[in-house]
Order: sequence, then structure tokens, then C-alpha cells
Amino acid sequence: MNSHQPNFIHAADLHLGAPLHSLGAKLGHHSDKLAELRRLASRSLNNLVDVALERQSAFVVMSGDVYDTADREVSSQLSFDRALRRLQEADIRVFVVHGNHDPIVDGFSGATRLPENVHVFGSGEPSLVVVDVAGVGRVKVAGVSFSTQSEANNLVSRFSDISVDRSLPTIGVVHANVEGTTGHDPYAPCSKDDLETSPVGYWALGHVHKRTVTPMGPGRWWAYPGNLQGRSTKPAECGAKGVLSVGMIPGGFAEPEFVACDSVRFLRLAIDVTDVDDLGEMIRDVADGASEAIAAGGNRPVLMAIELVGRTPLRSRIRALAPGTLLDQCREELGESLGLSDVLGIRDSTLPDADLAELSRRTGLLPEVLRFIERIESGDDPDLEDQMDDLLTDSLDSVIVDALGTETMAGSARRFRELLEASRQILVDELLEAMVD
Ligand SMILES: [Mn+2]
Repeated sequence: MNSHQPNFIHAADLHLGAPLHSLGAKLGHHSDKLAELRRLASRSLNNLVDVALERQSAFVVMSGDVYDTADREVSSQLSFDRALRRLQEADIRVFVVHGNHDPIVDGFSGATRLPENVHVFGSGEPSLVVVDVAGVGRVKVAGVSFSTQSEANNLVSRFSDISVDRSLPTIGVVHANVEGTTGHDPYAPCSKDDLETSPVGYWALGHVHKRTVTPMGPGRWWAYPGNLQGRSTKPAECGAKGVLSVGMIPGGFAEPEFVACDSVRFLRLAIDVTDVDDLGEMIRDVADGASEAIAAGGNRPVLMAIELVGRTPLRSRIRALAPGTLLDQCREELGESLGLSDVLGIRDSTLPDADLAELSRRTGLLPEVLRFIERIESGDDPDLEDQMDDLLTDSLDSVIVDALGTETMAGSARRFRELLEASRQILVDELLEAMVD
């Protein structure tokens, strides 16, 4: 992209002040390293400002959850203020809405006055600001904030009245959950249809931490940039994180371009150890995989959760190791080359070096249960699927949520599949042992 093409930056879910608890739990014994990683992670906001300055962006929109908590920790407010002032010096305006983590609550008084380049959209009905963009003309930016953490209203549908003059390009800034995206609280729910039939040409959304960009016809988009900085090795927190740079073109908006702003990167890494039959060789393979991932992260530290996959005769040896042995050995192997990067955990999901199809064809109770698991997983049997669904929603929901700490049914369903796979592995191990006897 030509940096002088008129554009704006779309950011969301900055979660300033997020404590990165997951890192604390994993790296608590390296307190210097932990402090340095936390300090680095907080720099992603400066990177956002750098991107806007470099691209000479007309303005920046922030779609909610700027702060991690409604009380907006003071040092986060001061960092935010510093970032906003850098944008002000470059004549870049900033439009902010608040979300479920940082709703606009009565009686809150900020530690600093916001600089004049910043406009915060209030709660209730969306309001509108008209911006004059060099090379484009007049552009409308409309937005609305949450007034409560658990905003139950469809805020997107309230934008239908904002646009008297439909000929001007319109950006809608809001924190919302489109089509009940799983793994995220169902606040400010709306449908794709609500987005598409609105007078808005670019929906600058926030809330969902995984980046998605969806076209709504020529020059029209709805998009979640994802969070600015990953926070853990949960799937939605992994990979490059940053902002969308959106070009303003005749008739609407160009396809948003992702620009990384994260200064610490989280990754999930699957390492296939199929046919590896030597433990030393396996640890070297794991270390090599980790080294490649670190190199691919550029100059930012990479924090990884590694999963061992594949069928290997080593499986019983791996399982016989004392907890933490693999992780320690892998860190040893990587040595000084780790720098601030690290392996946070290694999970063994290897399968026994056995012919599963052959095992499940046998007679007896264990092969019978193996075949039952296959039927559940295949999804071919609608009755069985209904039964599983009932079991999950009616009977097991609270049990699973209590026992496993998963927050949502989607989490429970995923966890349930993991349990199925774990059960299969136990059955296969039992069968193999029985064959040896
Ligand atoms: Mn949110």
C-alpha cells in the first residue's frame, strides 16, 4: 500500500492493564523474565501509534475494551494519554468507543483529561462526527459505547437512523458479538444481516479477539482486527496481533490490510513425531521446531505451547517420564538461544504405534467402546448426536463447567471431544497391553 493513500487505522481490544496471569503461572520462577515480557507487551500501544504515523493515517478508531477493567488502572490511563498525545502532535484524530471491559460508568473520573484530538462516543444512541479527509472529502464516523458490562441490546441496529446523507462513506464503531461468536460473551448481539442492511460502509467492530475481515459487497466490509497484543496460548490469542489499516477509496473502503503491532507473540505449535523412536532425537526435533518458530517471530519474543502429535513407538516412554521432564529437557536443548522466548508447556497427544482400525475390528468390550467413540465422532448418526447434545446441555453442562472450569458450552463441547480422544487412548493402551500378556 502506498503510505500516502488516504487511510485510517482500526484497532480494538487493547485491554490496557491486562495482568497476563497465564504468563505469571508459567514463568513465575523467572521473575526478571516475566517483568521484562510484561513491560514489552505494554509497548504494543506505541507500535500502534508508530503505524498510524508511518502511514499518515487520517484518524484511528478504537472499538472498545481499550482498558482491561472498568476502573482503568492509573498507569494504563497515563500510557494511553501519552500515546494519544503523540497522535495529536501528528494531527491524527482518535475515535473511541468502550466495551464490556471498560463500559462508561457514572461517577468515573479519569486520572487525566483526554487530549482534544480524541472523541469518545457516549452510550445509548449512536452519535456522529463528520471528518474532512484530504483526498477523500467528508467521511462520517459513528459510534456508541457500552454503559454496562453486560450490554444486552443490539447496538448495531441503532445505526439505521444515523445516516441522513447516504452518499457519504460511513464508518460504524461498536463493540459487538456478531452471530453469537462462541468463546466470547454474547454482549451487544447482532446478526450479519443487521450489518449488511445498515447505512454503514465499514463496520469497525471489537470484542472477538481473533481477526476476521468479511466483505459486504463492493467497497463495504465488517471486520474485527482482533486484540492488539496476544495474552496467552489460547487459540484466539495466538499468532500475529495488531491493527487493520483501511484505505478510503472512491465508492467506499479498500480491503483492510493487517499490520502487526504485538511485541510478544503467543503460539501453539504441533510437532509431529511420527516414527521417531529415540527420545534424544525427539527432544532435538522439538527444540528445532521451537527455534524455527522463534526465528519466524522476528525480533519479538515468542511464547509457545507445544503439542506432540503422531504415532510413535516412544509413546509409552514419554508417558513414563516425570512431569516437567520434557519441558526441562527442551529448554536445556535450546539453552541461551531462547532469550526472552520460551516454551510454556509441552503436551503429549501422541498416539500409540498401533493399527487403530485393526484394534477396533476385534471382538470384546474394549473394541466395542472404541467403535462407539468413532460413531460419536463421525457425526454420521444424528440420533446419537442429539443424545450427546442433550447430555451436554441438560445433564453434563454444570458438571463439566464446575469440574473443568470451562466457561461456555462451546468450551465444554471442545473439552468433551478431548475427553473422547483421551478415552480412546486409554482403551488402545489397555488393548495393546492385553496383547502383550
Ligand atoms: Mn469485549
